[in-house]
Amino acid sequence: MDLNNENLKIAIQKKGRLSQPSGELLKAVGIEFDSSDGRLFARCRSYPLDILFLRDDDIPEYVQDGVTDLGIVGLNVVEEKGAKVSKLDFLGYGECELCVAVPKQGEMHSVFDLRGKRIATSYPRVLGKFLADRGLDARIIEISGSVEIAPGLDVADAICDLVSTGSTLRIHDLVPIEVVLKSEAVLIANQNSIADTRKSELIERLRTRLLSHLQAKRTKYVMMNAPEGALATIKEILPGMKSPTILPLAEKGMIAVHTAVPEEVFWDVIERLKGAGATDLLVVPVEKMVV
Ligand code: PRT
Ligand code: ZN
Repeated sequence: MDLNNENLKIAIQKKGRLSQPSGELLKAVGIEFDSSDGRLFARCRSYPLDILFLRDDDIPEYVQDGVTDLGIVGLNVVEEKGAKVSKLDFLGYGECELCVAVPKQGEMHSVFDLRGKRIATSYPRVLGKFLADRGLDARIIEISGSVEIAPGLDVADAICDLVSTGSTLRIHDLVPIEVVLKSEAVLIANQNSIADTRKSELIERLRTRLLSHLQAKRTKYVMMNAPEGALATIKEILPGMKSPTILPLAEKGMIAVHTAVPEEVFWDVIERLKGAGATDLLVVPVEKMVV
């Protein structure tokens, strides 16, 4: 492996749920690299960046120890490893919840029923802290995979595992009773790297690109026509990004209003705009948003 000390280094998952979206995210912000199968390392052509492809479990420690300056990994892994790294940005994919789940037909219904029980998990550190914070005394059984089969085998009374769609729990007749940690992919950084002037400048440039892309994905650009008299109400409805662009229309007394609307309030805003008299609403995706 031919690492260049002048280049920034980032670790992403080699093979797994986060590898494709992490590679795609970097490519979407103009980072060009060869990601053919089986590679451990790639040098980027369009940014002073080297990419290391690793097992996700190793990423927090590699970043903590400065083997790489940056890493992209699930928050669940960062917290479980207890690595001393800076969590810079949540990246909006790989969402899941670390949940305590119990047999559907059992007598446990809340975390307080876990006292004295056995809980199987691959997250002993995060679960241990969760139980300690609530003064709950339970036995943690550490299992590295297929945690969901532990209650059926009478190895444990409950489990604590990652859930995304919930189908694994359902198949095993388990129900979630508590969320221990909400997780998604996070950009982490080595603490010395962000204190280093040259590296931090490269990190900040990369973050600006990533955040512009992520914000754009969460935003729609909305154009509408409306009677001039409705403008005050329309302005009140629009979530305050910046003031909207107002253009006069050929038809007297009518205006066009253009604005960006965040995805999470999109439908609510559209319905209220229609109610306020807006017509001919046109919605287009936003490619990048540099603020
Ligand atoms: O080989 P390597 O160690 O790199 O990969 P890995 O096998 O440890 O991790 P991988 O690729 O499975 O997951 C990488 C990251 O994706 C995790 O650390 C999480 O941050 C995130 N993620 C998001 C998930 C899930 N969703 C998820 N559902 N990781 C695992 N699961 C598993 C869960 O453990 C359970 O077995 O999927 C099952 C439940 O899924 P549902 O959809 O049935 O609820
Ligand atoms: Zn792993």
